[in-house]
Amino acid sequence: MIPRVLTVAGSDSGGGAGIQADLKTMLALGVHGMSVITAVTAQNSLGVQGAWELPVEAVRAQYRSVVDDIGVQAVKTGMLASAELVEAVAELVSGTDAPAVVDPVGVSKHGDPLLAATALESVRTRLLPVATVATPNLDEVAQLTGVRVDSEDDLRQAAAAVLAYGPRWVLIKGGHLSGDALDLLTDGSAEHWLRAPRHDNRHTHGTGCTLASAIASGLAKGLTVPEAVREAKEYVTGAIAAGFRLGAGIGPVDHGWALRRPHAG
Ligand code: PXL
Repeated sequence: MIPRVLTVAGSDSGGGAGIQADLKTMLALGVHGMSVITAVTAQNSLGVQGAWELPVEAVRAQYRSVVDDIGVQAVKTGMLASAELVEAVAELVSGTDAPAVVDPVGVSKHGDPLLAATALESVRTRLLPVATVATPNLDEVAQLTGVRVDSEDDLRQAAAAVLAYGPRWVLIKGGHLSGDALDLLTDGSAEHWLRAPRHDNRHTHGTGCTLASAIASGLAKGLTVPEAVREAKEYVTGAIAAGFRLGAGIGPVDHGWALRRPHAG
């Protein structure tokens, strides 16, 4: 049977990030994508114009419907909006026998808040401990741990600070530094440095969601964490290179790029 992957995240009406990015990524990578919607954003290339959370019982019901009948080989979490939703999702994930990729989404590309400040402690103490892989960017590292990364030399310290909350692996995304896009994947003993050239392309909406979903897709196929992260980074780098203009602001990465490769399967 086709590997099944569940995203628990917010909807981006513009189709570049959130649930929409997750499902497109899963299609491109050959897994069956399913969704639990936690919040709905009114959003376009210019930013987030509005956001509405779903009731906790609606999130729980979606999750149970999917997991209890269809089953999942990996779960990805994204925008969770509130402490109440973070705690409910952490509990659901901890009761599911599948690897979990936690993207601790804090703010959108435009700086719009997607997580209440009052939810940070729940992310630290409830959600990170159930993660197989956590994928914070540098802003999220600072928000969650207080560690500020100014150069590649600080990535190790950032990783240690996140690992202290209990995820099995952490992928620190150094893409907001200048120079190459350098990420550090570590479980506290093994260290994998992933470097990709920086593409001169401002149309990068959805990169974080896409990367986390690609990792979950790889894990669902049975790849190890380092293999899944390496393949996911390749996929997102291609998607960034092919990112395109849409609306008047920041356009999305191109989830379909790999489908157009001559050898796409
Ligand atoms: O990339 C973070 C993110 C997650 N979830 C939703 C988003 C965004 C960024 O815009 O809109 C719904």
